[in-house]
Amino acid sequence: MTRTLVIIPTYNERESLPLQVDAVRAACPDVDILVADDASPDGTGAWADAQAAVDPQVHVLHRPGKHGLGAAYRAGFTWGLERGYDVLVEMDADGSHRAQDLPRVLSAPGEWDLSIGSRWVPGGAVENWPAHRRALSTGANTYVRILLGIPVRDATAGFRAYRASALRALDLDGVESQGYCFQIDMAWRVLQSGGRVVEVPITFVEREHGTSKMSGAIIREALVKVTAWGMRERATQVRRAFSKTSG
Ligand SMILES: Nc1nc2c(ncn2[C@@H]2O[C@H](COP(=O)(O)OP(=O)(O)OP(=O)(O)O)[C@@H](O)[C@H]2O)c(=O)[nH]1
Ligand SMILES: [Mg+2]
Repeated sequence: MTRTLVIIPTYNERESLPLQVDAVRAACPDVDILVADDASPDGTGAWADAQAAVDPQVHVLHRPGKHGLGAAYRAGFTWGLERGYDVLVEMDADGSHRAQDLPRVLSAPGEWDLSIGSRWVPGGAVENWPAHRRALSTGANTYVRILLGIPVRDATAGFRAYRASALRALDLDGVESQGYCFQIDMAWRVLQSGGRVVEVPITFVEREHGTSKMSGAIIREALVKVTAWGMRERATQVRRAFSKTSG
């Protein structure tokens, strides 16, 4: 049987997390959950501990302070790989990633190393997003697709499943990116290591409780890094073309 671990990173999600944990347990009773909490001052970690005490399929990874989404996921992946899980899932606590879509992400057709729950493929949708959030997401994804030359429609999506083998093939400690950039970075690394990426449509719902951790710094990080990676990629292509013509 495939052992699946859903990793939920949390920072001040006391209201949302219980709903998300219940929803995941109901939609996919066989999967285990790891809450990766960065010492949330609002008691999210304490709630997760209490839940883990009554549900053996819920686990908690306490981290000493807020160090970003990327760091929390890297620690969660390491925790899951050490314990022999076959598939590791990324899911937000805030209800944006619907548990009812999880079975579809996990049973994506064909052979895959990374299955992305995508807002921007036919059948995908976003609920309750103002026009500027839509524009930011579609604009960022178009930029990524063109600059990095990858066929992914929703590279910033944070609802996704990795095969353990694909994560083992990457240098996880070398991934320094944090917010959205972490998602782009990981998708690109999987593709560059020869992994197969598929996208399945999901409906993304804007959070109802708590506050967003998105910031200008997170957007800038993605813009600066994607631009640098894209330039480097182009330079490599040009060098290859020259060495072919001269050699
Ligand atoms: N452990 C940990 N979790 C984080 C950190 N930053 C964000 N998260 C969690 O990552 C998930 C996504 O963060 P959100 O604040 O919802 O970011 P977003 O989805 O881009 O923004 P919204 O659409 O406005 O909700 C949530 O479960 C957060 O609690 C962090 O520094 N550490
Ligand atoms: Mg969110």
